[in-house]
Amino acid sequence: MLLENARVATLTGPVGLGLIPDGALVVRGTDLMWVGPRGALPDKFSDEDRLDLQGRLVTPGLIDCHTHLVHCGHRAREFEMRLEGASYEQIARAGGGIVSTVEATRAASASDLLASALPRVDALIAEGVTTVEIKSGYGLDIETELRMLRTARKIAHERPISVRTSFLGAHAVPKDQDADTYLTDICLPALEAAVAEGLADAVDGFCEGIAFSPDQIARVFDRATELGVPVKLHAEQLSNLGGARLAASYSALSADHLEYASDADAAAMARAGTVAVLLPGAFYTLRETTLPPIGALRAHGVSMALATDSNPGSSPMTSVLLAMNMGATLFRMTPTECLTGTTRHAAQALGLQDRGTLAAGQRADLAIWDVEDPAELTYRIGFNPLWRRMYGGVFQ
Ligand code: DI6
Ligand code: FE
Repeated sequence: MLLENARVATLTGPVGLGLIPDGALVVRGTDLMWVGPRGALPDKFSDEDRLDLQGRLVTPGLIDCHTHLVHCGHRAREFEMRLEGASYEQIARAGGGIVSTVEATRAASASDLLASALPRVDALIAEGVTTVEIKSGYGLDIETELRMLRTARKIAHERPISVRTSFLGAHAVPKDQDADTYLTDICLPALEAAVAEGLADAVDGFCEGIAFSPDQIARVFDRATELGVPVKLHAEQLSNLGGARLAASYSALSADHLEYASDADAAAMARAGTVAVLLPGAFYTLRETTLPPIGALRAHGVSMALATDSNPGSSPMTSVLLAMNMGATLFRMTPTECLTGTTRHAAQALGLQDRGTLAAGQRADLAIWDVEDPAELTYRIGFNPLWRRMYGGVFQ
């Protein structure tokens, strides 16, 4: 199939969106065969079935590279408590927070978990998302952690979307347990079981005062490294404990949140090729005021991705377009950085080389938009200009 008369944001250049004003794309099977200016289309493709896109904008399918969207229950009451003045940390220390979602998730069957997650997945798909990362971390026991990851895998069979899983056993310390004992008795055995069952594409952790110390995270990362699984980390969200530097020392795919990260952290991430995944939905929801060091990340050349962090506590958000808008308005990222952050750099944060840009040999995962200017994707609020989405060469 030949898609023509399109403006194509290829995301392939060293800077900018790599925009082709009058572009064409050739799709064969699940992949792109050719992408370029219409006038340069090789003759051998001139007999393809043609679709006139009437000047619409084509981007890579969007990638939400950080979500916790498999879980049960909600935390609307905590939202009200925060509005009345309680902090996220106070609620967590009082037995609310992550631990309350753990109770609801443990009580849920595999089919409850799937039924609860699918509407959130559908909201992402409706905005042109073709790849989503999903973490465990609301089980904190072996069976529930595995059930969450199996549910995440099942989503890719139920819907036209790629799922990448991250094992997040080191998300919170279960009630009345000691962190190190939890790691030894539950988290590390669960990690081994998840890897043995092919359920973990990456290993994540939460390095924070209310969660795990850098030394404790290092235990998890050492085991992940022995098992040959790449790591990523929730780091410097509420304080600076050295998580970003720890992640960089393991050549992590990404360090995520980073509100309290320093210039030296950014430098270490740049040297390691670790992507900064910025999560403005959590910053907004928790009404944080300390901004991630965007200037330092830029200056050191760290790739910046943007994601929803979709979770029931700190970011009950299922809109990548809104994450892009918040990236600009709250974090002062440019619209070009925001779109790069949900395509090319999001793919990099997941260790995926076959998507996130539009070029011959890449997957034919496309989002086609009714907009004139790519910056419109970032600037509008609560409006979805998606015209159609193609997943693996098939229009939805
Ligand atoms: N940081 C987050 O933003 C989420 N997890 C994490 O480690 C919050 C998860 C929750 O509050 O349920
Ligand atoms: Fe998160």
